[in-house]
Amino acid sequence: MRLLVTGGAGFIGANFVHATVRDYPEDTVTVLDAMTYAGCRESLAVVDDDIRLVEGDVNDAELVARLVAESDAVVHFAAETHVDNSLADPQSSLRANVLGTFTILEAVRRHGVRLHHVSTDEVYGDLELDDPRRFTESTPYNPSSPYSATKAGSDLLVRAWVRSYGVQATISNCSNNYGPYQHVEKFIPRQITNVLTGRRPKLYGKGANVRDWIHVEDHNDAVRSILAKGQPGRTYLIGAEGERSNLSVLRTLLELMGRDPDDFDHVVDRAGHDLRYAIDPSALSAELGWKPKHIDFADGLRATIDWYRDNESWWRPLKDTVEARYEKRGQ
Ligand code: NAD
Ligand code: TDX
Repeated sequence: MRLLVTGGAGFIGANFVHATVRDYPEDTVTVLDAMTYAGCRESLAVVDDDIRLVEGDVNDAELVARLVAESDAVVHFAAETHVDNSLADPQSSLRANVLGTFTILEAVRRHGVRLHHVSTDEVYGDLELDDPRRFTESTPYNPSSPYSATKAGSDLLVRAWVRSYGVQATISNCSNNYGPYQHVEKFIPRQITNVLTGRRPKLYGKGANVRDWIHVEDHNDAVRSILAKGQPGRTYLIGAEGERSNLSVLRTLLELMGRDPDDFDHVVDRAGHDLRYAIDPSALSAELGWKPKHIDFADGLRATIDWYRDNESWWRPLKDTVEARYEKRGQ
């Protein structure tokens, strides 16, 4: 397959490109990435000779049309992805996530190219801690933040383009990813690199909020299964039964790093902070036979900590700027 991977210089996209080069050497990969603050050429250094990297915006309709016309399938990761940034600057999320997806949809419509749209469980809003239900394909959308509202908007555009124009597209909504190459603004890498730079980890509010963690390789395996075997028009939920409170993740991380598990600061909570996300992944397993491989969270976290320890040159240049921004917000 000739794959066009948007946002391939970001966290999940770069891991997807690594796995494609390793496991599907017959594929060709073109990455289209605007190289925002979240995009990083270094994340693709190990596959530099195996792929084509085009620096450009998914809103550049002419460029997108040209690249789509040369492809068999588009895997659309590109987005503004940080909830805290979307609260401070919602317009950037709207532009990248809604208008960017519109531009991709128009190009795949014109050229009859298969699309997989990568989305998030945050479109479903949040659950109470004791709610026995989890998110499924039929849970109504109820996004809380500018980020999740713009991702929800992008999903609805994809559904409309499938129905109205017969675009061959699938959607996946995945839970919180962790693993190598994640930006240090996000929860797990932020706390690991706080410890590694002699800062105290920062927990929003009481830390009772629950996220459903999945290793990035498992997410990308699922995306690959959907690309190969998914039914156009369908939405698939991806999760690995990994619900944990932020407090428990932080305490585990501190223990794995040889620190006192209470050695962190409680900081100002996020506005509108979603309480709990939980994915029911049974439809994906039953229909496509996908199963996560990284089922021991402590093992995955240990390997992630090791990766950040061994790759300081990748994250060190970003760290002070990110922490200065958080400090201004009291976080
Ligand atoms: P990321 O922020 O690490 O990477 C996003 C990438 O998109 C960056 O390389 C950035 O430069 C690029 N980009 C942003 N705007 C662009 C534009 N206008 N044109 C071209 N490129 C642009 O994000 P991530 O965590 O890798 O997330 C990738 C996708 O997965 C997103 O669509 C996100 O909503 C979704 N997702 C993420 C998670 C998670 O836990 N990180 C979970 C579920 C779904
Ligand atoms: O320093 C922190 N302290 C803290 O307690 C940070 C950065 C976060 N948190 C909390 C907020 C959340 O409850 O940790 C949790 C995880 O925070 P983020 O890493 O910002 O992730 P989240 O808001 O859950 O969204 C992530 O998962 C779904 C991704 O950023 C999204 O792109 C994805 O769609």
